[in-house]
Amino acid sequence: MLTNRQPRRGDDYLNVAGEEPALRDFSSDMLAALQMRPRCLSPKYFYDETGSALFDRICDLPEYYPTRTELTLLAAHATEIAVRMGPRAEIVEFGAGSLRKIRLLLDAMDQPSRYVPIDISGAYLSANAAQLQHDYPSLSVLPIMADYTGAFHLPVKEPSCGRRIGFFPGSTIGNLLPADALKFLRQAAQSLRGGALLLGVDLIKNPSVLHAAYNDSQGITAAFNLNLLTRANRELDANFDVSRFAHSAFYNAPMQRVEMHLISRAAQHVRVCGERFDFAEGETLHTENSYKFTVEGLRALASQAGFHPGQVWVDPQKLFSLHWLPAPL
Ligand code: AVJ
Repeated sequence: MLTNRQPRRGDDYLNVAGEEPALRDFSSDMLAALQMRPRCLSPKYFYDETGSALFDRICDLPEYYPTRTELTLLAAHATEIAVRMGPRAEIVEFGAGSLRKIRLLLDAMDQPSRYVPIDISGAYLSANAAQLQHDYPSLSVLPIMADYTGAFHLPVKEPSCGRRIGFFPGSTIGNLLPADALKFLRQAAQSLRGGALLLGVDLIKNPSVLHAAYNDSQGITAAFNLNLLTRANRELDANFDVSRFAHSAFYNAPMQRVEMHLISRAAQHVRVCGERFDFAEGETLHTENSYKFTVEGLRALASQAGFHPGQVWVDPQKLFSLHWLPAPL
């Protein structure tokens, strides 16, 4: 839960929970995941330092089209987007990651006033935010370490700022179950009243293209998925034998989502936080959903959440979409 406490300048980041929220919840969520059937864990735990670095490598893979396509869309339409934002706009980015995409917008904007990146990976966030502050000295950069999928309140708006614009790129919204995506959008429509959300959304397409994007030939996505177990070994005093689990990713067409799982290659047991858990051969831990959308489906969801859907930008191959979603006052 974010508060309205303002950090002092020079603070690394606004640490609301007092410790990494991912760390505080990882043990209880992992234990709960191992007890449920089928076993299922939130994908937010992928993003420790190694996971965030692996994700950056995924973004550069030839098979992983979303990042490249979204960057092309942002570059091609930055001027139109900046006009819609208006002067002195403030940007709040959800799940900010490497902060590569925001630079394209900042460079096109008319005197951007403040940039508030929110990310669960605190160390990664503060390093990237410091670099951005250095490159944009007149911009006020206010990084917040938090899990924005929970309830959130944004920092108090500065009177000198223009519109407040949310930026949620990368189709990260696809990680949420439909009910949670609606909840997130409802909350965003409230906190961005009078402004807008710029939302990047991956589109339903040929399943072989989707399959390749999550089964890259260099095995980076597999390493990203399996890193969850390495992280658990380090942080939760677990003893997963990573070589006895296999990466699995496939498009579940009726559910309109790519699913990632870790499949137990053999019957085995593991110890996590002092408790023992059995895996049958072929049993899986479901680690991620990545929902895909149609343009119309996304607009309907946004309307239901209280936005007034505006312009949509799609690349010629119809791989990815960028949505301008004004939030009425
Ligand atoms: C960051 C959630 C958009 O679902 O495509 C990439 C994460 N997982 N490869 C996605 C991811 C496997 C990515 N998102």
